[in-house]
Amino acid sequence: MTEKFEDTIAAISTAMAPSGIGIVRISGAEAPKIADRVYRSNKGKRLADQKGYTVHHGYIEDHGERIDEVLVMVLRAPHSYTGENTIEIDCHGGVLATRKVLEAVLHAGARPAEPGEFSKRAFLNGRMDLSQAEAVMDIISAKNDYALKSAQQQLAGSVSGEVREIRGKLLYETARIEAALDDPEHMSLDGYGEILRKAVLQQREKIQHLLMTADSGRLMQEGIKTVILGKPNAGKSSLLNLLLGEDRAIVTDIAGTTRDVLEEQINIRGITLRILDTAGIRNAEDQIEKIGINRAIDQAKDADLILYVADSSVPLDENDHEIMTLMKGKKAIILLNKSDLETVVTEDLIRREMKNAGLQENDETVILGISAKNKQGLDQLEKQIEKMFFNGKIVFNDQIYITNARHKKALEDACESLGYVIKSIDEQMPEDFWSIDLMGAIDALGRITGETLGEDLVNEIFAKFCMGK
Ligand SMILES: Nc1nc2c(ncn2[C@@H]2O[C@H](COP(=O)(O)OP(=O)(O)O)[C@@H](O)[C@H]2O)c(=O)[nH]1
Ligand SMILES: [Mg+2]
Repeated sequence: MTEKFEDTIAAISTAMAPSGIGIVRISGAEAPKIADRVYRSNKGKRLADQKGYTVHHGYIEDHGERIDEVLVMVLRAPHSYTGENTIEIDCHGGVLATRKVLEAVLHAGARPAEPGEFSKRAFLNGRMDLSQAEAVMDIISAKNDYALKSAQQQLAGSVSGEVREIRGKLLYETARIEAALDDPEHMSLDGYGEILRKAVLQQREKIQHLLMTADSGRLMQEGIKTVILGKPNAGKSSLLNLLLGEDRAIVTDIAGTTRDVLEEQINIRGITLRILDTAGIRNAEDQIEKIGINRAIDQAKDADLILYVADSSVPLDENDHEIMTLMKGKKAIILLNKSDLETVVTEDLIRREMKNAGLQENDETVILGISAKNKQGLDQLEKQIEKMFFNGKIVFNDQIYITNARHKKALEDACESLGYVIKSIDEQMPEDFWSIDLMGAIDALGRITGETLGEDLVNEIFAKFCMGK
């Protein structure tokens, strides 16, 4: 295979923390040759002479000084992640040992890799398309089983496969129009508008179907942004601690204890929640407390879920009213906390107050009684969250989830362009209008797999990858 890149790159591919082993990866035509400048085996082996998929024991030296005892894996182009000759050095996972091995390799002529550069080479060498390369990063950053599974499917080509199929059908129709326009004597487009209309509608429906999974996909990938709201002393921090199973937030009976927003991540029933504990909402005098309250309100605005903790042992007041207005149009669960005490707030009272605050019956709101102190009601709450977000379960069989915001945007653009095609047909516009918008859709879909993406944008995407991948 002809190498597209002249230089050979190297980086540490494992985390920089004390660990069993650390891996230095070298990729490029010269990788074996460069590695041979620092590698010594007892038998005087040369890595450049070794076959692919073999492992060799030896030592790494830098300027004649022995640095570490290692195992070296040899991979030959094109049978490697990048598609290039690749050497992976397994050294001891001490931060210093790994770094020294990398330095030796750099002294021997490799260039430090940029973040994501191995994956970028894999993409440019045709080892995988862009959505697959992005899936690699998604696997690395997966927060839960669903996100992992979805990323694995994407890596296996599920998203690209579907997108390519739709794109292929649109390309076929475009070619037909272009051919007819080029050679009107032999090819007629009479009656073709109706055929095209049907084909476009069919493909647009497939795209819309993919788009419908994007909300779930995002929540799967990023986690559900869950903001705990309530008056001071309602038990918000107690609830956070209960959900986390540890004493993370300070809990006291002094109102106004939590002043800043505190974010934690938990997994319940396979779903990830990004939980934010906030300052209690009230008409505060204290400057710092006021800032905290404004932050709570800001966070609530783009929450996926609001957990409103109400102290059921004290009467509702105007602060509860204000909190309820923050729940408008949002998924929310109202938790009547302190159910272990004598309660004065009932579900009826809450419902009445909700109406006063302008919440509609169809706003997704559920009311549950809990006792954060006695750890009661947690199970119900978890069940409810699962039900609210993934209808109780995420079905994976053949379902593809769109988890990437970039893919979502491209699909939306494609949908829009196809809308214009249909409009042009319906308004009996000239045929070249049809193909212009068809090309728009084809171009948008190609951005997902990377076929129609400019170099700058490709670079931008890979720059967000992590070092050594
Ligand atoms: N009896 C009772 N007390 C609770 C319960 N949950 C929280 N508390 C108490 O209420 C006070 C305020 O709790 P905290 O979590 O700091 O409330 P926050 O201000 O909303 O964060 C503390 O003294 C907690 O021990 C509960 O379910 N029952
Ligand atoms: Mg608190």
